Amino acid sequence: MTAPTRTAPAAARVGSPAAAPDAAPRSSAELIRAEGPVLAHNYHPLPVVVARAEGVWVEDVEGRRYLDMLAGYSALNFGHRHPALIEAAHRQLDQLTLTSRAFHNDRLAGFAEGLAELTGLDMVLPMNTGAEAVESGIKVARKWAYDVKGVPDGQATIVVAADNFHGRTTTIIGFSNDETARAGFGPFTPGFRVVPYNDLAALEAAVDETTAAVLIEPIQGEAGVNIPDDGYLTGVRELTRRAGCLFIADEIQSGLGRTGSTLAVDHESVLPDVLLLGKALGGGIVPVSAVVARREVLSVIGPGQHGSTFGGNPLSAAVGSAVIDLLATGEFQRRAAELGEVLRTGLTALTGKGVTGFRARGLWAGVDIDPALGTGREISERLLREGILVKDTHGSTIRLAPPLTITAEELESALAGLERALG
Ligand code: IF1
Repeated sequence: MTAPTRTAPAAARVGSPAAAPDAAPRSSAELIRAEGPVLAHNYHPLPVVVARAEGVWVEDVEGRRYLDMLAGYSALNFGHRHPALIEAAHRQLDQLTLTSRAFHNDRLAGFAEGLAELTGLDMVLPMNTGAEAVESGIKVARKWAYDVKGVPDGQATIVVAADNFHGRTTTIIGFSNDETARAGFGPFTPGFRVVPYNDLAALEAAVDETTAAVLIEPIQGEAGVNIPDDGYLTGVRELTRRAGCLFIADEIQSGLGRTGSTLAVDHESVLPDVLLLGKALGGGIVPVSAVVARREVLSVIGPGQHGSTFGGNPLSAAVGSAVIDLLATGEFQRRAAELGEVLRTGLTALTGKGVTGFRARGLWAGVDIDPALGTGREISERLLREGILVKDTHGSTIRLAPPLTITAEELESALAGLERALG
């Protein structure tokens, strides 16, 4: 493998050298070309082919190193290949990987107990992807509305926020207002009402006796790290309690340390009836998601009424338990809060120098770039050349969400790279 050509600080080679392949290894350019005819074009990736990674550093096929400021859209909160998580995965791989839920396995009780304790809720429905958790949460809320609240069968409604992002399934995109995500995929699932985010009066007007739940992101990720006014989450909690419907918080991206606390709702000391978790719950190793809820809510699901081949599998439960152990220390939440101040200070210094505005909480920021300097994509490509990986969201906004293991020096280096890319 060639020596790193980037001027990034010298460090041990990330990851282990790839096993010598049979044929000569293909270059980044050859691999990108090879994808064209055989891989669906549902993404427009930046022109970088990652081959190894460790911590906050990734390395491409040619050995160039980059600071990962996207962290798998917040699925890599603990960095690439965190030793404790890799060790838990290796140990479980050598013991048992899948049973299906037709039988018990020796890892699932511990995972569910740990998740209930971490969140302060009672019961867990283990799934795999975030969208599966969202879909499962929708089904559970509807069944709770019929069985517990007494909504007439088939008439349950769920209120969601405009500019939401909850996944890519047909039901979920049906209540999205992102035309790119929904055009051409109808017809859609009925029973959803869309209200402006961060608007309690509009929410109050949309909730009625048919409402099963209000489903919102405590901070809207894809919308560009859209942080609601202080008091909004408290208002949603009080409004849903008064109206006798469920408050479902989608913490799939905002949760598990990202915002400087275990959950983004902790910022207002609000406990929803249902939490949706995913991404970092699997440590960036395996897809792990979950619906975590009050017992009254998840008790409406009986045998045969919901399921998943891989949901609650022992490998996911083992990695998920190791993630919970990392979060139980509070270290990652503290790091996100403390380093979040470094991020905020750095972005404030860049405001007026190419940055027109930003929203930040913990180690998560949506940064608006002066459109005169380029689109979000163009800025992302300039940052790539500076050795920094980011992803634009919409227009000229880029999202910064590094692993919570990043050091202050590495964060300062990323901010310096952003300044150069805007220069
Ligand atoms: C893509 C966005 C982020 C999520 C929230 C549920 C899900 C997601 C709050 C579904 C997933 C991912 C999906 C991925 C890119 C990324 C994304 F840009 F799409 F919107 F992070 F902001 N709830 N977000 O953020 O989880 O099924 O993907 O495991 O679809 O391009 P999933």
